[in-house]
Amino acid sequence: MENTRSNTPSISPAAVVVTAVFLLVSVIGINWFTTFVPVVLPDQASAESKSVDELFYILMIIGGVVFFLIQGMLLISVIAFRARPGDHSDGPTYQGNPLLEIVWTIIPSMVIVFLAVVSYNIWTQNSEPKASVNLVDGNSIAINVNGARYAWTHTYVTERFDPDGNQIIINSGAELHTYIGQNVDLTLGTQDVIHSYWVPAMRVKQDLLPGDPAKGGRPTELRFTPVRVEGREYPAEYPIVCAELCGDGHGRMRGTVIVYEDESQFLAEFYEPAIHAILNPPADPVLRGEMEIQNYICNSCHILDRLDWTATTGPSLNGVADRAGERVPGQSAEEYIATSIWNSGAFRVPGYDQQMAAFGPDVMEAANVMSPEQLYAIVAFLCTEGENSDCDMENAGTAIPNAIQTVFGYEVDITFGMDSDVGAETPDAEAEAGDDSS
Ligand code: HEC
Ligand SMILES: [Cu+2]
Repeated sequence: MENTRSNTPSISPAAVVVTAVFLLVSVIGINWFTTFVPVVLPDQASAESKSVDELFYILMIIGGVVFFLIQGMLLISVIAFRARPGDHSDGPTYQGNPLLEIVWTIIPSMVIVFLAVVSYNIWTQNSEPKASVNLVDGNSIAINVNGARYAWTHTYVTERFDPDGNQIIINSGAELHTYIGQNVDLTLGTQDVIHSYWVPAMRVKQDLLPGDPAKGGRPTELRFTPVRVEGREYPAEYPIVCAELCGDGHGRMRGTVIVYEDESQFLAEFYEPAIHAILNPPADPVLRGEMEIQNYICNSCHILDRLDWTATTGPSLNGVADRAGERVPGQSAEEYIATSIWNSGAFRVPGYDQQMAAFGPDVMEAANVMSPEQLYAIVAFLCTEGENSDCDMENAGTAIPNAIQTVFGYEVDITFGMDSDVGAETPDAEAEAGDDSS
């Protein structure tokens, strides 16, 4: 019997030719295939998106060629080297071919090093800190993003002040407002579990880990610069998605990036009206409450038909005032609603868990801070939610502040919005006091 143990597989010229032809076909085929990719990718809406897509093409081409080459050679081998009729032998045994092994180790190593270098370059280039970020009116302001089950909240720390000298913070809820050319630099955090802030059109995605940055936790930043997309009308809207499974409402954890044409459109359609609304709250607490409640993430857990809320993590708030008086013996409807918001753990609605986020004057997350005045307005609004409200609607102006005082010991200043000359005592001479009182 012939000894085949020391055989080295010979590489015939024919095999080399077949491989080369196959490689060529794979390269051409994959290149053609990638021409369909733009159809499935969203707009390239940021300056960073082009390089990310280029990297994606490179990975597609290399991955595709490897895939077709290996699967193709496998198919050819299965057919060409199949057992012929009557052949019941084991076939020849081959042991090692140093040249072949060196080649198939060196080529993939080079490919991997190449990909690592290209990816690293694109990553550092896209995440590099920029000089003037979040420019609004000549100032670099802070834009914060808070992730919570199951909503995103964006807050703008403006350079404007209210009559009491407090810095005005705009809360734009699930919307990030920006404009073409603004170097966006977000500071992100999560108040509960891991979430991931993903804006597909901007080609950015960032995981958020729990932990207070002030206590050594992980501060997270995300940077991108919106660019003009041909054929788009401005303001343009792009979705924000949570890309980390975070609970039963994960699928609802969405938001919108709104890109304005330029800074003046941004100021006129978003920034100035938002500041104006904060400086001139409606005098009617119910109207103010309707405005305030939409600045918080209540919509991410509750149903409320009046405001088109559809989430079901918490009980429906439709007609909540009709039930509020009977929930806890000895507690008035006003006291119950106020307690449900600032101290939601005090009473568990049957059938629901303690999942409600903490709201109050000194909670850690800026997006959830709620002053006694804001609580007053929100309770006043929720008191109108029902056919036969249990609240004392005749005397809402005293009943609700009294309830807040009884339960939490805070005195509520109910004079908000009654000041007609808002801004008169604004400490910052540049603040737009004149415009707002007209
Ligand atoms: C993370 C989800 C979540 C968010 C966000 C949330 N809630 Fe709730 N809420 C719940 C759950 C769950 C309950 C019921 C369990 C309990 O009472 O502890 C509840 C109960 C309530 C109740 C009592 C309802 C009843 O039928 O007795 C009120 C009122 C309420 N929430 C108002 C609010 C307001 C106002 C906000 C925003 C400022 C808000 N919630 C934000 C989950 C949430
Ligand atoms: Cu999430």
